[in-house]
Amino acid sequence: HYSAEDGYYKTSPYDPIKIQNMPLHEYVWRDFKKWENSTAAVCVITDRQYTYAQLRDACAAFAVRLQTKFKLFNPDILAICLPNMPEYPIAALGAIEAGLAVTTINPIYTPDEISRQLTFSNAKFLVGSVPGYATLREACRLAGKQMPIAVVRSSETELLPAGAIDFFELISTENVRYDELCPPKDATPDDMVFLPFSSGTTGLPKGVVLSHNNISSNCEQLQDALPIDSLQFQDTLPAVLPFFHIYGLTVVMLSKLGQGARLATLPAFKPDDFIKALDTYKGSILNLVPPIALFMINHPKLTKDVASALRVVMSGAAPIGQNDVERFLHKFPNTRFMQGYGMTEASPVILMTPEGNTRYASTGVLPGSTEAKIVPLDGTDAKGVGAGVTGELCVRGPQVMSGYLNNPEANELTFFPGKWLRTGDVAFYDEDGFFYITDRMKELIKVKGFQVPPAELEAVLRDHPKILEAAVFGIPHELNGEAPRAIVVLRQNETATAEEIAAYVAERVAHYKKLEGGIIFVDEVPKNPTGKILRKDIKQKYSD
Ligand code: AYL
Repeated sequence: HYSAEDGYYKTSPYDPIKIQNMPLHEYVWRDFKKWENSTAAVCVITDRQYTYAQLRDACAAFAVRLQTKFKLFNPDILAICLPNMPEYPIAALGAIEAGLAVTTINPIYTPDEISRQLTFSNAKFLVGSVPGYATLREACRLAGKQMPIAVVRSSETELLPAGAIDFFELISTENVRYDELCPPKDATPDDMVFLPFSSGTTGLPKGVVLSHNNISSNCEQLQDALPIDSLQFQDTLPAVLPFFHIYGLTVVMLSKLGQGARLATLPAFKPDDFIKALDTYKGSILNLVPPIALFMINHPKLTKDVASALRVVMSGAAPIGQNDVERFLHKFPNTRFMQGYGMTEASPVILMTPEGNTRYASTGVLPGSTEAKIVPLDGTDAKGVGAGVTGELCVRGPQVMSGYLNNPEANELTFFPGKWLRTGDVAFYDEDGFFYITDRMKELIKVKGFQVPPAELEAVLRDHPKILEAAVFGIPHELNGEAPRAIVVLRQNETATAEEIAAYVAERVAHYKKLEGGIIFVDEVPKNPTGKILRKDIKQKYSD
């Protein structure tokens, strides 16, 4: 396609999707009757589980109590800071049923990291775990906020910490008056339903406003693009990708609960538990990130027999080498391998490999109702170039966010006129409409598929009393994709060791953000005349 204002742009090979225009929980439960008595979610560690009927009733009970006991209503925000467990979808979909929006927090964050998200999102209620309770209390203290904290006990015998609210009491179906639930006033399906955080193309993490229609559109797009037999309602999905991240949230939890799958939840990636999910729980479809694919290829205990139920595998969130896909299929010949590409700002799916794909270097084609253009990297023109030419990938479609919360400057930078979202990724498409991601122009570092925003680590480093300035960038890492490395300028007359700086950072950030790529002491951080860090130059000069 070509238009005067957009230049060349690419449309989807699929039929347009239907915009659902309903609250997200209603969308997820749309076919609920078909599988109400089968298992919706089971914990691989404790085996505690919920059928679809139990899960849905628990959601409704939670929704009623959020309104009646805690006076929470649309547009209040509830924060979930939980590892993957069967109660995660209850907290999320229950809050949504009450008319609230949900911000999802990484459960391995430090109190500092959590407090920032609580402040930015202005959350009014927290759901956490028993082991995480002290961290949440500390985070609330740092944020100067008081709010109810409900904790999920992983068993009836796990004790409730003093001051915490028992999540099980809030989801109990005893003595619930379902007729007390008030439908949210003045709400529309274009209102915010989730507020995950992403740094986007530059700077610190920002709240990504995703609506009911954004998320349900992406679920529809995914469903249409999946091969017909790729999901049956008896299918079990080992849910190891964390639900706080948009990949786990939309692609694994919401989309698959809408299709009747059984989620076998894992609170963390541990080899033996992961193997148990495939073997004992007969995992048949699996969403993973490249390091997990590498683990499956290389781990001696993870044999073809262990994964005998596995039919469909989908990788995303970071690049995977064609070689690795071939090695994976060699070891697990009865599986199909698909790849997805996207970003938090797009709910997340932007590209998916189609049925029968063998172009393993490609991240696929555009899902229904999605358009893309490739614009020149020099920033001179936002008009799209044709097939085979490399540039910045820009997309638009019903899954794309309305913008970052309370951040007009970032929104200005992130969108081209005509609602085109700039991905900050470098790509081209071939004559058949297959896209290839070739590089990342934005400063974001990805470790195991997780975001590591350099600006966040630079702020931590700048707080160190001996450090004058610092810059952070990613270097290639064999297993994790990338590792963060810092160049550091010390204040005059100060001395420090790399170990001491690395330990300082490690104490303040989640472990995957650690400066695993090392620290280099330098005399100055290269900057342009306006004071902007010259990241490309730094990366070139200090990557070896
Ligand atoms: P965020 N290949 C290369 N880079 C990728 C890929 C991929 N397949 N997927 C994501 N990225 C990078 O917000 C890219 O730089 O979302 C992109 O801008 O944490 C950035 O990661 C976005 O990071 C799926 C499964 C999409 C997962 C996702 C990605 C969610 C990650 C579709 O089917």
